[in-house]
Amino acid sequence: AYYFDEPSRTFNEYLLVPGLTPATCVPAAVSLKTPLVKYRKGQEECPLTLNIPMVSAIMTAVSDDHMAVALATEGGLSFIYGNQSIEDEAAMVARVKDYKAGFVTSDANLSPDMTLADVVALKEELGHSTMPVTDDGSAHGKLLGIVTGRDYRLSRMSMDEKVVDFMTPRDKMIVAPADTTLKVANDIIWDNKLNSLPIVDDDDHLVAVVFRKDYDSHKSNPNEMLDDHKRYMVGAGINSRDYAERVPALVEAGADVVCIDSSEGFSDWQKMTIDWVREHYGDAVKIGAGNVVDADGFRFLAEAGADFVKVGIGGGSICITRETKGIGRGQATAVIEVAKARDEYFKETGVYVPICSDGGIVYDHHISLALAMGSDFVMLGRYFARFDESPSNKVMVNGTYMKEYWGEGSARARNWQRYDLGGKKKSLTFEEGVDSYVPYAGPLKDNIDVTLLKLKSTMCNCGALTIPEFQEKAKLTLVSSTSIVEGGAHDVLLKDKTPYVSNT
Ligand code: MZP
Repeated sequence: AYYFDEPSRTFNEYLLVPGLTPATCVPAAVSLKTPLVKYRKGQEECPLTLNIPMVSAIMTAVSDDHMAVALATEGGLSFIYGNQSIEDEAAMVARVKDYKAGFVTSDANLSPDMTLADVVALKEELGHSTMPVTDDGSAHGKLLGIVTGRDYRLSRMSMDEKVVDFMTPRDKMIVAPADTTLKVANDIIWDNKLNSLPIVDDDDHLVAVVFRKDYDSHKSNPNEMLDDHKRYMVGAGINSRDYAERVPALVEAGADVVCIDSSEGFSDWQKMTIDWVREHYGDAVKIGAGNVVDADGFRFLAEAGADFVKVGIGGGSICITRETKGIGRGQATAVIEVAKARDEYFKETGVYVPICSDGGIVYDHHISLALAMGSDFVMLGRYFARFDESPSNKVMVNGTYMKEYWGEGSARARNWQRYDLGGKKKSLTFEEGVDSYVPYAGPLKDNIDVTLLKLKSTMCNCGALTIPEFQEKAKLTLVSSTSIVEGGAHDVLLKDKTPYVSNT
């Protein structure tokens, strides 16, 4: 047997040591843009990038079309769960691609004759996150549309036949022709750093602009985020059994990227799946693979042609694989070793294969650690399961709201393809995951804003404005078990005795 020299370690065993923070290094200036798929450095731009380094897990309790729209709005990406029929998964992908970002005008309850007052009367039915837009901005103006989404408010807005004003609270005024398209409007808004949301009609002509009070520099120009300019990016899970039928259906539905979902990806099954995709689609279909936890596993999948590689076995919050089968590795050690292998592969071949740390993010600062250790992005299940947008039930348990969250290897999900090792058997013989509750945490947006602000603050503490700079400058130290105690509140009597629930 081969023995690794060092014990494998978890994120909790590391801390970042600050570097010099230049005066220009402020959270608002930090870019979280990161590559999603492989590219040849120096020769071409990465073909698919994320604006924030977070993707949601390929899990029944996490990633459906609602989650995908909410996360894409924030600059991340969901991988729609594959543990469903090919038709149902493709339909979810298609719904994300068909989603019109930012506005709806064709709700059956609405008609163009309505006034704002009529719409306010309908507010209960429409939900709280709706904003009616009228042609003159007054309560009695003609209804142009309904803006959906939280935190929108109507700006001073003038409409005549020729121009639409891009008014801002800072009294900056930009005027654009009324036949301006959404794409042009997005560029104007981005170039001028306006807190605005453009509204277009069905012919893609700009009709109004509303302010977004939550403008945040982590978002980039929406045109970059939408694949054509009105479509969100979305990923989808596949398995190494029915890929010949599933992949074409997902591609047809508009999936931007697929990912082989497996608890252990260092296998011929994954290579066969990638080979099939390359044979039928060349490089046009982007495919991620995994999961692996060492350099050998990474190199195998990189050489097989994976567009990105996922790292992590047994660290997921709902995962009992290490207890059941005795395989896995501490997540921090796995990421550190695979990142090193990724860099060596890049030096040798000039091909940069992004890696994704998957599972085991308990606190927000674990995301910072995973990135500092070399991950290009992270995949989270438990984190996203807690939000309104996840598909699972919200239930009351002992007076507290919870969301249900279960593993793909649990008896509830029975995702046998994820654990498949060939053979005729098409069922899950033993469980590798549990069924659980996680504390309900409200809307995705509110939570992710705080998480990203923490990440940007940490990056500034380390003097980094981009993720590659963070990876280069990060100084990490192992912590002793006694210094972990020192890191929390200690030697004081807490006034609030509510048990501390992790994640923030
Ligand atoms: P976490 O974010 O909840 O800690 O972990 C999510 C990850 O756990 C998923 O992305 C997936 O890789 C893994 N997972 C999903 N189901 C199981 C299981 O049933 C599992 N064992 O380990």
